Amino acid sequence: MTTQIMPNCETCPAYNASSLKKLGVSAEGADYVIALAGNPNTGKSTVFNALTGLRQHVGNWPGKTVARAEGGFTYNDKTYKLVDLPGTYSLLSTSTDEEIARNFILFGQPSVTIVVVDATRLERNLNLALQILQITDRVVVALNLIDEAERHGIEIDVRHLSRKLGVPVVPMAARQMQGIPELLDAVEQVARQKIATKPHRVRQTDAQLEGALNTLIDQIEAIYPGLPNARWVALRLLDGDESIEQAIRDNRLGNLTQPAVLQQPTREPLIAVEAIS
Ligand SMILES: Nc1nc2c(ncn2[C@@H]2O[C@H](COP(=O)(O)OP(=O)(O)O)[C@@H](O)[C@H]2O)c(=O)[nH]1
Ligand SMILES: [Mg+2]
Repeated sequence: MTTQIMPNCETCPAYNASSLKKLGVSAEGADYVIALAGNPNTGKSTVFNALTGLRQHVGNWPGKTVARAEGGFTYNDKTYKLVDLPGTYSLLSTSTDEEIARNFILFGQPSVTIVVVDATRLERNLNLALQILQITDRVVVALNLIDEAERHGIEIDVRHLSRKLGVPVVPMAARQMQGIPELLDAVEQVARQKIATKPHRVRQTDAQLEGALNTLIDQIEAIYPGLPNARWVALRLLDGDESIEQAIRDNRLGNLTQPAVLQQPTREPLIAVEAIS
């Protein structure tokens, strides 16, 4: 299958306009927290505005001079809070933006992370998507700028990509509001755990490294039973990641073993982020 653009959603029979209500700034006590991640210029803000409306809360991340936008919407009677993460190419914590994005996905435990990727620069964009898939299995990939890709004669086998990544991939042209209903549907399914994702995890080929990893994973899991991403944490420790080391010392990884944010009031998901900065 190649890329498919849905007709403009307002006229599409599948589009149930009444089920999306943009809430602007008022999404306190939301049922689900959704993080919006992606490289710069992939259309993150466009997706954000399409889902939440133009009114949004714009402030800074605690202790940082990096802008943070938050907004909300309801969809099929559930309330969603959407948090726009800084645009980054990576999550390996080499810059403040990357640290903020990574810590939010790791400690904020969003119900779903939408990764917006640029269909015209898929290979470069998949770097971030694959990194996020190492941390969380609750991901929806928004394959944006599909109109630009088509204009350049780029065809993407969306179903194959989705199978390979192990998470839903939604082709869209956010500026034209195309694909928004399908994105909402995929986000809802992952948030409510109606579909089981199976994220692509990078395997190590080096037996010695694999052995060291397994030893560490056992130790991490003994301290944090049920930690969803012990393998990723172990890899970061082997890489000498100081902020993860510190998080373990301060017992902050424990946040991850609690039930997901969706069962708790979500008023201040940033507290954990603040604590690590
Ligand atoms: N052609 C096209 N342009 C888009 C689409 N989505 C966003 N844009 C444009 O891409 C530019 C960057 O979008 P923006 O939402 O600011 O990206 P961000 O940096 O990821 O937040 C803007 O000029 C948007 O109007 C799309 O689906 N198709
Ligand atoms: Mg933006």
